[in-house]
Parts: sequence; structure tokens; C-alpha cells
Amino acid sequence: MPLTAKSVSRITLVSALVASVAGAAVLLAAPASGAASTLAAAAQQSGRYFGTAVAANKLGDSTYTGILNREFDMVTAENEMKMDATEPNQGQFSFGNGDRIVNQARGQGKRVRGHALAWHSQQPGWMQNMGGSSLRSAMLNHVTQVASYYKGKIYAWDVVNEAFADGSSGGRRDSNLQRTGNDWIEAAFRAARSADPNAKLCYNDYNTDNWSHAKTQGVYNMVRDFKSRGVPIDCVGFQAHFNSGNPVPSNYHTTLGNFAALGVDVQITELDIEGSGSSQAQQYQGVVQACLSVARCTGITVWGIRDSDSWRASGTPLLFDGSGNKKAAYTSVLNVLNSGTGGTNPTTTTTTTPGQNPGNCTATYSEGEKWNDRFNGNVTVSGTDNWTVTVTVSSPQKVIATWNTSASWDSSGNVMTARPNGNGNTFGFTIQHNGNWSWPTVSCQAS
Ligand code: 9MR
Repeated sequence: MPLTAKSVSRITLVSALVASVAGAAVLLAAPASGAASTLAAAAQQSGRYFGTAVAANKLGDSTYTGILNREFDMVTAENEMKMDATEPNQGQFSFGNGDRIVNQARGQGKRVRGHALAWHSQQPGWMQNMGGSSLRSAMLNHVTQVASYYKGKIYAWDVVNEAFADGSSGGRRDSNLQRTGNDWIEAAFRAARSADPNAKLCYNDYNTDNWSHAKTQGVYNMVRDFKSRGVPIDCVGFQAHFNSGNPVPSNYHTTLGNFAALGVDVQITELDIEGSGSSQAQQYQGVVQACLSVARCTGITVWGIRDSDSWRASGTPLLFDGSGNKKAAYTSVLNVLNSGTGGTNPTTTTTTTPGQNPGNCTATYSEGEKWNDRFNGNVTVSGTDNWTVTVTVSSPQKVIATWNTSASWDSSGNVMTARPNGNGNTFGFTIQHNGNWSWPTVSCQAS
């Protein structure tokens, strides 16, 4: 985690509290504090970005650009950099609308995700009718020309979009591009790397959020293969278009973490969740928390600003209502970002009390798995085998399970006393968060 003002103030706070406690060795897990007031600023606290899709024809809408400039630090062109927009006639390129978005973003100090160089959909008419080696050449020329034109201005490109089939096959989607040969994806990545060596190169898809889905496994196997053979891939984008038929999976953090473990960044690239009120807010919270739990989840982009800007406006899937007001989902996202840890397990501060008998006790809290409604925490104790650790959660949180410890609670149910139960010096617990994601406070006493 980069040293930010927030982490400095945490250290100061912990040190001050530690210094004021006499006679006991005390450790506090860093509290969930922080009060950034925009999505971008809140995400930046953990080195991440918070982006949105932008439509060039809305840049003249002052409500729209007001929110854009205030809240977001990454921009994706919703349609303007796709193949049909940038090469409407073969060999004739058109960058006017893409440039409007890129220039507006960069003028405001924002970065740009490029979307998308090669895709079976939104191909210009001339390309739709092509096949074989002429299509392969045309596709590679498109990748080269567009990536070269924007060279140096793009943080990450969606080099290939949506190349895998839905359903149980786990294989490639049939398309004219796929029929040019299974190596079309890696050929596109190699062309993009040559054209803009400093842009991160991503594979981007939807319905790849649930770790147990065949499509997710298919993409995972491709990325693993690319990494093992040195095909230039830096990141995987998870579009994350959710609704009641395609809900946020409880294993989302597992998916993101497993891809990241292949040695790529992961990014949530087109997030929207149909619904309203607290239910929608909770699902947004779960997605953001899943990203925060994976160190290489480097940012989140929502697919539009106001509900009325969405490709599926009737599902009201975004963070601002049609008038530009912040929704409950906005507040939950901001709060989770503000309580985020940067994706690395929190480190802790401990102290020893000179001359104290029978010894020191250091308790180190680390985050565990997260789900929409609950999260796990672990505490490792060192310095003594004979410890008493106090874990305090904040209402309305409840500890609903423990392991490797003998635990008891005070009458409020918020303060848990944990002692060894013969299973070593690391124990864990599950907190049902009821909307409060803050970490517990942990202190430890040797006896
Ligand atoms: O939001 C985009 C919408 O305006 C376009 O009509 C549509 C055309 O395919 O593409 C939408 O964006 C898609 C994105 O490019 C790729 N992932 C799915 C998005 C939603 O359909």
C-alpha cells in the first residue's frame, strides 16, 4: 500500500493509543476511517482508479460533465473507439469522436482505457463480410493503426473483447475472426504491443465473474497459456453487467484473485447492477469489496454516469439517478472505498511494555474472504502461547462463526474474548457485516 496521508494518520493514531496504554501490550488493527468525498479520491487512497464510460455526444451536458469531472479519474469511450467508429471504410480512419473523449479526459487529468481493438461485434460493414487471411490482415492492420494513433495516451487497451462463448462449452465464440484461426487473439495482442509498448493490454469479457462458470474457466486457461508462452497480456477486464438473472457471484473475489495469481492485473471494466435502493447498494458494495480484496485489482469502471445514460436505462443500474443525484449505491461504493485497505493485508503496530511479566503479545489482523453479506478475519498471535485476544466489532456487525479458538462474548455481543483451544496461535472468525465493512479492533494480552 502506498504511504498516503491516510496511512500516516493511521500510524499516528495507533502510536498515540499504544503510548497511552500502560501495562499491557496492545495492538490495534488500522481502523476503517478516511473521508474522501469523491469516488476517484476514495479509490486513489488504495492506489486504484474509479472510472466511467463516456459518450462523446453528452460532453455538452453540463450536469453530465460536472459529475464526470468531479467523480472519476478514468474514462472509457462507450462506443467511439470501436472498430465501426474508427475505421468506417477500410483503410480510412476516423478518430474525431474518440479524440473528443480522450482530449476531454486528459485535459482534466484523467486516464483513458481504450475500448476495443478487436471484437466480433460492432464491426464496420466492410469487415463483417470478410473472412480468412484478408480479414486477419485487416484486423491486424486495424489494431496497429488505432493503437499507433493513440500511442502514449492509453493506460490500458481492451485488445480483444468477448471472444468466448456463453454456456457450458468454455470454448471460443464462433465469429468471422475466430474462423481466421484460433491464434487470432494472440496475434492481436502482439500487434498491439508493437504499436504501443507502454499500454497495458487486456482481454475483456462478460459472464466471467463466477469462478465456477465454464466461460470463466475458458478465459482463465487462455490467460494461463498466454502467460506461459510469453504472449503479451497484462490484464483481464471483467465487464460485470449484473441483474437478478445474473447476480454478483459470492465467489467474485476468488475469480479476481485466481486471475491475478496468473500474473496479470484485473479490472472491473463495465460495472452496472440493475435494481434500486439498499439491495442495489449492497451488491455494488460486494463488487467493490471483492476488488479491494485483490491487490492486483487496479480499478473499477462503471458503464455510464446517470441511470438515464445507461445502455439499459430502464434497469436503473448506475450510481446517479437521471437528475444526477447520488443514489444509495453511490454512498455504499464511496464508503467501501473509504474503508478499503489497498488490497494488501493490513499491517499492525505493536508495542512491548518494558519489564512486563509474563511477556509480550502481538496480534496481527488480516483480511480473509469476503461475500456480499459477510467477511472473514484472521488473527495471528506471536510472543506467547498463552494469550487472550479481544476482538471488538461495530454494530450492526455480528460474529457468526469462529475457528481455532475458544470464544466468549460480552452482553452486547460486540466484544469477543478469544483464547487458545489447542489449535495454535492463528484463529479466525466470520463477521456478518449488515452493511458495515469496517475492520474489528483487536487487542491482545499475555497471561
Ligand atoms: O453501451 C454500449 C451501447 O451504447 C452500444 O449500443 C452497444 C453496442 O454493442 O455496446 C454497449 O457497450 C457494450 C460494450 O462495448 C461491450 N460490453 C457490453 C456493453 C453493453 O452492451
